[in-house]
Amino acid sequence: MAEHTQTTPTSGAPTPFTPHCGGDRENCAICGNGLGGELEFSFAYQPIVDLAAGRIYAHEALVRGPEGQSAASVLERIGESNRYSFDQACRVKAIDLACDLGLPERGGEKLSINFLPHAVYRPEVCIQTTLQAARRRGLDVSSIVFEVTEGERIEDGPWFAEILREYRRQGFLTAIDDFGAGYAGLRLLADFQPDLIKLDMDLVRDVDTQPARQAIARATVRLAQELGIALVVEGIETPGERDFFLHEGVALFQGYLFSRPTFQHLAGAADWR
Ligand SMILES: [Ca+2]
Repeated sequence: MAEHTQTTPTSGAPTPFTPHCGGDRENCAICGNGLGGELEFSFAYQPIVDLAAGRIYAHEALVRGPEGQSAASVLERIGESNRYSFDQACRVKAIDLACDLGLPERGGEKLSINFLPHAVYRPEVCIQTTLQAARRRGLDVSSIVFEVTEGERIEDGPWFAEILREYRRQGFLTAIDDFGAGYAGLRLLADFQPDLIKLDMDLVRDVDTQPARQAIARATVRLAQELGIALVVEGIETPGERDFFLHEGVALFQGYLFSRPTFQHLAGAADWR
């Protein structure tokens, strides 16, 4: 297996790694063939609700152990050697399980998938297994959202933008996750305007009683409106937090107040109203 060098578009800082697919489109299916039984995992799903429309907007797939164990119990076993195949297997499994649970019959409710930007070698190649899985299950790509966490390093921004641009070109929806928690969020937003921004839960917590958080929240709501991006507030736990954002005109919410993640289950209307 050849050693490849990933070069981000503008940073010029090469990161050596060995992708399973070797960057070769034909061999890329290897990444979608799972992890040879070495790592079992499954998913819980947590709804993102549209309070303006009174319906579930999407279900975010959250990785869990095979019996519902924590995400950490799975992620601690992910390293340099299996990151690529794990990311690919995650996408396929999140789609397959959601479809087994009846997502395609849910009237347009979307599936939101977290992905590891550092597990993407060439965006147009690494997306193939996801495209194949969606086609195989009859799931329209426009009902799949890819969430990327803003980077820990500012130089990650251009590479993330490159990936998101390709995913949009393929017809998927894109989201910046945990917006406000890292360093690259505003820079990423300057380079690429996704379909969704998810405001980080630390900025949401106690927003109804904390003036500084209110100022940041209002500025983010205005920023999203001006850029034509839908804002999701995540981590909503109290009616006060919900009402603050409702008053600011936000429609999309996620958090324990509505529904916790449920293992191998898609929330229905009765689970959150
Ligand atoms: Ca997420």
